[in-house]
Amino acid sequence: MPDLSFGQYELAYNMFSFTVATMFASFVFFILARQQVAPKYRPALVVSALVVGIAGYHYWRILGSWTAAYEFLGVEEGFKATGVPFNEAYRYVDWLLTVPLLLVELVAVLSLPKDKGNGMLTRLIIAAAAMIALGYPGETSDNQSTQMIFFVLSCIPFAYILWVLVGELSKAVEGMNGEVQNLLSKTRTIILITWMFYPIAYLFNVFELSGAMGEVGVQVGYTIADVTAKAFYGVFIYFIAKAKSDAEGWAPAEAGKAAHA
Ligand code: RET
Repeated sequence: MPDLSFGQYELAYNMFSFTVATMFASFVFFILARQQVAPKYRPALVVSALVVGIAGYHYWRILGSWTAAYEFLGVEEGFKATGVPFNEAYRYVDWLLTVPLLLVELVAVLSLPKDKGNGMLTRLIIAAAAMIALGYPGETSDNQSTQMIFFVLSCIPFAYILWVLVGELSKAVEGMNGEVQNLLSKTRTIILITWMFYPIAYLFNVFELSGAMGEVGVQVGYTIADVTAKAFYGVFIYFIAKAKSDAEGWAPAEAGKAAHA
């Protein structure tokens, strides 16, 4: 790990800390928000809660690993690497669990006919697992050509996922109500933009040649992407579930009671 200035270390530290708080707060939100949507959309919100719960735990460990990897010298002198390696595996294990769940969440909220939804989901999950597994050897290598080879390999399943999401999803939502279609197209934009962040952040490390800015850039980049792709995206899934519940004439129990009072 490269030595860091005080500001560089603190930037990554504070981003991790902010993310732990955001993930746990979102967990509570998704659990409570479940009651606001029709029962058939609740699994999507439970999956959102699982995603941010898993991520909250991993960010807590990432924060600990970051602290262990550096020793404070002074405000002027900054932070020196202790030699304890920063554990990059927390991130990859997190993705291995959460990326398939994010896809499950999307397909669950669509409530597609079973044969259509399951087939698409299986292909997406296999591609997501391949993308992450192929990224890890490159992420943990110090050799620039190894990093690039695994980057290119990982981009193949990545491109496939984007292609399925853009192409097949557009077909799948045809005929759904206008507001739902609008929310879904926003959700797809969130996926396309935030998922692009990951390969870009990876490239920081390859091209900044692992200096201090490269390391901090990767950590901050992945962290912003994770907050958006998990918590912010989950809120959109909630809006879709709510819009679909409303469109189907479903109302929460208390609202129903009030209406009859
Ligand atoms: C890697 C390696 C370099 C090439 C590519 C990558 C893509 C990673 C992506 C990760 C998405 C993670 C999400 C997590 C949220 O919970 C592995 C960095 C293409 C797209 C959405």
